[in-house]
Amino acid sequence: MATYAIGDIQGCWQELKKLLKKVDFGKKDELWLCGDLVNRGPESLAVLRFLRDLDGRCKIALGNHDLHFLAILFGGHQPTPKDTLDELLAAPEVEELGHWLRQQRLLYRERDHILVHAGVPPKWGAKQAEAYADEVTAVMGGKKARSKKGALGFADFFRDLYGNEPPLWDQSLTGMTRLRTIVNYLTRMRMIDNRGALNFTYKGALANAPQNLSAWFDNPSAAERRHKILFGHWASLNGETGNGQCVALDTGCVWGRELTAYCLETGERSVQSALG
Ligand SMILES: [Mn+2]
Repeated sequence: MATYAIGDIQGCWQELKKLLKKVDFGKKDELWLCGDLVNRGPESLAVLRFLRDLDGRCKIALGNHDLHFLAILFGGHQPTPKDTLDELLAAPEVEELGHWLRQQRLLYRERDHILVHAGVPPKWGAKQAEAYADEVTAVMGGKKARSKKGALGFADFFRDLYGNEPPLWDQSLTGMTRLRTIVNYLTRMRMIDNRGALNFTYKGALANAPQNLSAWFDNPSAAERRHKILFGHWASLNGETGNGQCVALDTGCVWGRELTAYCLETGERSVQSALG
């Protein structure tokens, strides 16, 4: 049995198929996906259908683009001009796929690894990060669409998901503000300032980053002492963090570069070049 962690697929179904063939992905093997399964690329619907049918053999930590699709489907938001979600949104089973997707998680902590889309904030321990992620999952994946007696439903969550405020985590946050801040750290984080506040603007290579900011993985972190952190989201890193405990898997397939699979058992990387 082998376990392959795969970076941001973003609708690149043809490349995913080729990559799985290349690693000889078999019936006993498992996939770990660090999110952004859909959007920007051409075949989001085919990617979701395939992953849903893999059933118990795939773990998904949702990314910001996955949440964006769900916010359009359940939260009343509109697609932006850059989105490529039309085929998925028009599919006969879009609701069913959406309910399946919203029940996936933001973070997995298993076998000395953490699977997450953007990363784990330096100040959060591994168990703490998992507990915060679970607070979101309880609402996002819950049964109720609308709030009852002050509790949030999943449609309320997706309606109120967007926003950059507050950029700094505080344990005393409550309600939707708290959930939004957890989501922003786990699915949108790249650079942080010296207090640990999120910077939402810089997306480029580390070498050119502003001096007052640092990458989340360049700060000694409680979570990475015992865990390898597998993450995506930051294509301009090109798979390099300079930190052996933090494994960057978004290698920009949707931007014409590569899709990467990382084998947990061997530490080996396999890549498939973009076909487009
Ligand atoms: Mn992302």
